[in-house]
Formats: sequence, structure tokens, C-alpha cells
Amino acid sequence: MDSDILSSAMKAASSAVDRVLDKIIQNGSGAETQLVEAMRYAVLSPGKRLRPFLTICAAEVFDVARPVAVRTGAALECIHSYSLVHDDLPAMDDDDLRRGRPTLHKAYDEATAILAGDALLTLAFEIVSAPETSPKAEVRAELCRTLAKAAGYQGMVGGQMIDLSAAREPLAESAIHRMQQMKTGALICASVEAGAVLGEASTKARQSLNYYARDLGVAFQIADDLLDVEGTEEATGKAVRKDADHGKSTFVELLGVERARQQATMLADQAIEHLADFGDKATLLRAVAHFAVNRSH
Ligand code: GRG
Repeated sequence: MDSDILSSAMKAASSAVDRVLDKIIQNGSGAETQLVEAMRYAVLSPGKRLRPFLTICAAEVFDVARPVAVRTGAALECIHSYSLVHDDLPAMDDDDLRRGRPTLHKAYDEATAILAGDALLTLAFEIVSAPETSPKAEVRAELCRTLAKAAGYQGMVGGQMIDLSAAREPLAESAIHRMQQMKTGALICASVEAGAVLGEASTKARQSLNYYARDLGVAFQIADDLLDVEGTEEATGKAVRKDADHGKSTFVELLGVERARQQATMLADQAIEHLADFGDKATLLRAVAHFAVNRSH
């Protein structure tokens, strides 16, 4: 697919997700005003909106109504944004720059950043459990379970814990793989799965999408590690060369730049192979796999 077509599809999805978030997270007038402002600062800042895009593209395979997919994608962006806010805190990665702006605790303060992260996480569940997301209670419950499992101790938060402990003791390749699968991969898998849940997809279709998302998640993370080594602060909107400085265990550190790049390309190709049964309906999902490894931000 032409990269311009992917780029305009991503832009359109991103604007639609932002409109939903803008409408849902309304500035209050009480003592909580600062919290709401901080939530908006975090979630509406200029990120790629990759996770909602994956939900929208996966939902499209099953002809799910677009507003429903956008709404569900917005919930995934809330969880992702919360993780970035908490990851940037002094107790975690202690970063000053995110998405080209001061991190939330720098723009406000640490307590506000913790609360805004908490509020974004819980808002995600408010969004997917509302009848506007699906008239079917089973679909809403499955979305909640999918998001909760991916975000929690068996997924993103668990992966973050392993990552923090790895700064003290380097990880072997299989352990890096598991950590990345939990920290980054789980939410990427959940983003794709959410589309399949909305589409009430067959077990076989879900399995294929899950294999796609697993490979994509690792490829995406390797590309992120490569950007930390080779990218610029201007392009990525965040500090670079942090992994080595912090003694982080990454695929790039383990394999070297060239082998890591080959591995990412191989995984993207492998991810695409899992989409064979979906024909033209998965064109955007295929294009995202290429984007994930060739991106500059
Ligand atoms: C603190 C609960 C908690 C979890 C932290 C996701 C995470 C776990 C930390 C964020 C830091 C990091 C580098 C994670 C790896 C995943 C990743 C590449 C995040 C950045 O995602 P992008 O590139 O960001 O999609 P944008 O800004 O475009 O949305």
C-alpha cells in the first residue's frame, strides 16, 4: 500500500479518536479542574494513536460500525497515555520530554500526574462498559476483560516491573522477549483483539489476529529500541540514548543494530503472513506492520 494512503488513514483515525476524547473528557469547574486539564494534556498530546488505529483496522475486517471502533480505540489510548504518564515519573524512567512536550509531572506536578494516570486508566473501563460501545453486555464484558488483562500484572504493569528489576540484573534473550511481550506487546495485542471482540469474530479469526499482533508488538518494540539508538529527540519527541545509559536490556543491546533491524523486518513479514485469510479487508493492518518497523518516530 502507498505510504500516503496509510498516513491519511492514520490521520483520519487519529482525528476521530481525539474528537471522541475531547468530548468525553470535559473541563470541569470544581476543585478537580486541574486533574481534568492534566488528563487532556496527556491523552490529547500529539502521539501516533497507533493502538486505536489497530482497533479500528481490526474492527474494519469484521465490518464493525466505525464510531464504535473509534470509541473503543479511544479507551485503548487512555490506557496507553496513562502508562506513558506513569512511566515518565521520577520513580520510573524520570523523563522530562514526551511527545515533544514537557512530561505531565513537569508541566503540572507529580501528584497530579499520578492522579491523571489513574483517572485515564479507569476512564478506559467507563468507556468500554457503556452501552454506546455495544448493546451486548457480553461484548462489553469481554472488552473489559481483554483490556484489564493486558494492562495489569500479567501484561503491561508486570512487564514494567520486570524492566525495572532488569536495570539491576541484565536479562537473557528469552527473558527480554517475555518482558517486551508483557510491557509493550500485551496492549498492542489487546488493541487488535478489541476489534475482533467488537466484530464477534470466530475463534480461528481471533487466533490469526493474535499471532499477527504478537509479531507486530515485538517488531514495534525493536523499532522503538532502534530509535533510542539512532533517532533524534526532535523526531521522536522524547529523550534518546536512554536505554544504554540506564543499563536497560533490549534486543538492540543483545543483537546489535543490524541484526535487530533484520529481526524486526522478519517479524513484520511474519505478522503479515497471519493475515492471509482476510484478503483486502486487512490491507491497512498489513501496511501498519511495515510502518511499525520503518517509522522515524
Ligand atoms: C508505568 C504502568 C506503567 C507501564 C509502563 C508502556 C510502558 C509501560 C512504558 C512506556 C515507555 C516505553 C518506551 C514503553 C514501550 C512501549 C512504547 C514503545 C511506548 C511508546 O509508544 P508509541 O511510540 O508512543 O506508540 P506515542 O507517543 O506515539 O503514542
